[in-house]
Amino acid sequence: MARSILVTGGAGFIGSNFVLRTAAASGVHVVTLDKLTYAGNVHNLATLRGSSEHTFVQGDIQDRELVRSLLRTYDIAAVVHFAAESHVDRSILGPEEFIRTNVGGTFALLEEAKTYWQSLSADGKNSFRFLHVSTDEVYGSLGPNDPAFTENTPYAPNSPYAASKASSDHLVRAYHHTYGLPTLTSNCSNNYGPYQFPEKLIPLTILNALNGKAIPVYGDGKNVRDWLYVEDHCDAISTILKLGKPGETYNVGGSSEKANIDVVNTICELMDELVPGSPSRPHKNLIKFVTDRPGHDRRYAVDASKLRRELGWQPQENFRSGIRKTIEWYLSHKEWLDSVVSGAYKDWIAAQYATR
Ligand code: NAD
Ligand code: TDX
Repeated sequence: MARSILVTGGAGFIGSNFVLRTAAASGVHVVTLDKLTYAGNVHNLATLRGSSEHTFVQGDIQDRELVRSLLRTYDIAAVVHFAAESHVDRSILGPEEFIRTNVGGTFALLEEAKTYWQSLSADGKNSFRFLHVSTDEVYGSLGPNDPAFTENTPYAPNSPYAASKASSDHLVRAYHHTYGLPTLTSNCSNNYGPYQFPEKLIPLTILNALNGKAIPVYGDGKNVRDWLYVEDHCDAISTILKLGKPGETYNVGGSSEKANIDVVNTICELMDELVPGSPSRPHKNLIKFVTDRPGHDRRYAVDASKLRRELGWQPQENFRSGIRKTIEWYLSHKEWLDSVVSGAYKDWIAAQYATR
């Protein structure tokens, strides 16, 4: 019988990329639990409709009865926990949902996973895993010459989003230390690729370039992020799930630091090439420097050498190849873009950018 894994947040950006590739691999049955917030889109998983390898359940990770029943009904062998509120700007305007889902939701999942795990046979207990997908933002901000974040860098979260993720990481750590729950935590840098909601820098830039709209760059545009193609992140998660040592944390990153303005310029150049008939060429004329994000972290950089050395993971894409693939995906999935930029999306863009 296929091994079942429970994936929370599997209809979001990274989660759907993970579910699509995992359900396509033989011998794994994926149960996706997703609340379908504005960021979740069941159509991301449309190619799995009717598949015996996948079950979709709409629900909240804070619903403990539902989580309890899914763990037992599907005889779950591992939980991969993506579900979260994930956008820093939204956490600045409305932090409460971040505390509920990221902290309260992770707590609910851990409690149910612990009780379920304690009921398993000795073999089941040994092989069970709870993989918590987290972020490099828990480590705070780096100066220009600081070394990259390692797994030993002290936590210093600066936004409500980062603080909520840091809290969830600490809870996961405590459930391993106190109860022995076989947890794994991954702390990854900025992802980009197919199915990313166009509130984040890269898809927002592509969408606005496509529509001839202003491309907002915060502050001086020199904040640095360390970019990783989403497939490489998914591959890291599969590797950690299979080979990671319970109780350990693993940093994930592509050693691909870029200033925001360089990212935006690269996208504009590729849009000039890939949409030669666009009336907005050169797209870089759309760039508009706007008021900075409050508390904006200056630089992130991830040292992923532990994951490479101990588990043998390697990213396959570099930024140049990954960003081209990403733009090509958005250009060939305009119906996906149209379906996600509905009324609620327009309200967010108005609230976020109108007065900047
Ligand atoms: P996303 O916002 O695209 O997707 C989040 C998903 O979680 C959505 O499908 C949403 O419907 C679901 N969700 C939200 N609240 C829920 C709840 N209470 N119950 C059930 N489902 C709920 O996020 P993403 O960018 O795919 O990020 C996934 C995870 O990876 C998050 O935990 C995030 O912190 C982490 N992460 C993201 C990045 C990045 O660059 N995007 C980098 C490192 C880590
Ligand atoms: O319009 C914009 N203009 C701009 O200059 C937006 C939306 C962002 N930015 C800047 C802010 C950041 O320096 O671009 C950079 C990237 O911003 P986001 O795409 O919002 O990502 P970030 O805040 O870095 O967080 C992301 O990476 C870590 C994800 O959203 C998190 O979920 C993940 O944990």
